[in-house]
Amino acid sequence: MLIKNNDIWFSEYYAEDDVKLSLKISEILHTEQTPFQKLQIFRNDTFGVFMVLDGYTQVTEKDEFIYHDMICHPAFCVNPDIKKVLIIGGGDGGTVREVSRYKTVEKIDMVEIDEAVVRACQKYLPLTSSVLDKEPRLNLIFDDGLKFVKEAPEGAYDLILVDSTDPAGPGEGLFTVGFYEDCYRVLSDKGILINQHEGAFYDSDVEEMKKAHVKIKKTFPIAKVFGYTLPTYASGYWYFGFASKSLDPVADMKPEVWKQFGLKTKYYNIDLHKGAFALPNYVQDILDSVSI
Ligand code: AG3
Repeated sequence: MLIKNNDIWFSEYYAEDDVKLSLKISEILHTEQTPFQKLQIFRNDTFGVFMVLDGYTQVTEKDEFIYHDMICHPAFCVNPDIKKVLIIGGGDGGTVREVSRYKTVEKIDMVEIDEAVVRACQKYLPLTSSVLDKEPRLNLIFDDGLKFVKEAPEGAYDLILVDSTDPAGPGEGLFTVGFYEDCYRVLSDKGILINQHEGAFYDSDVEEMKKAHVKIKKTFPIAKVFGYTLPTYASGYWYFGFASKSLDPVADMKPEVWKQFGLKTKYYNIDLHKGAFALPNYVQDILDSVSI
């Protein structure tokens, strides 16, 4: 439906619902209540096509490169030998797109709980999803990621990327100790877990960040957090967690090896990788405040 004359806006509410970010909708492309969540796809003239789940913006054509660069490339710079990758969630395909740029990766299993998200993105967001139809190393599974990891064999993956929604809704179980313990078990010795780690500015996001951090710290000897700017996420600054059994995300970087991949990235680079792990004091204080 093309919108003329009347202004229609999508707003994501923050804090006590007294702050919001609004994008003017130029076209409503898709709205659906799936068995798991409310799925909406709109167009905004500045941000392009964007997907919203349960009221929270997940991807926009304009800024998705930031998120997908940062969920993927730091891990490959720390362990360039990653061969087997598990992606949990990530229905828009952007994470698969970045992982599949590494020709050395042998297998990508992607476990998405909500097939409707994939199908809608295939129709309206080819920028992220077109890889899903053409990547021969991809095994696309529609299932509960929590259950999948529980049943996966020990040491089966070198990298797990948790490309999830926020902890309320279908993503909830992906923020539990049991899930992280299963991730630890299915990761190889040099295995890395990257997870969607929420924001640190608004109180409700801080609570979720703390809850995730304490559980990951309990499970992995190395548990760090790194930031990235994302204009359409609350406060514009958002985080991923980096957890591993043995590798430090900065001390164990292999920039010269990573450069050999010859990948052109729009956001990620080596200096930015180091800088992303340098956290503002208020964020470091939040992380330090959780005790295990
Ligand atoms: N998944 C991360 C969603 C976090 C958004 N949270 C929010 N806006 N409060 C994005 C999926 C990209 N592949």
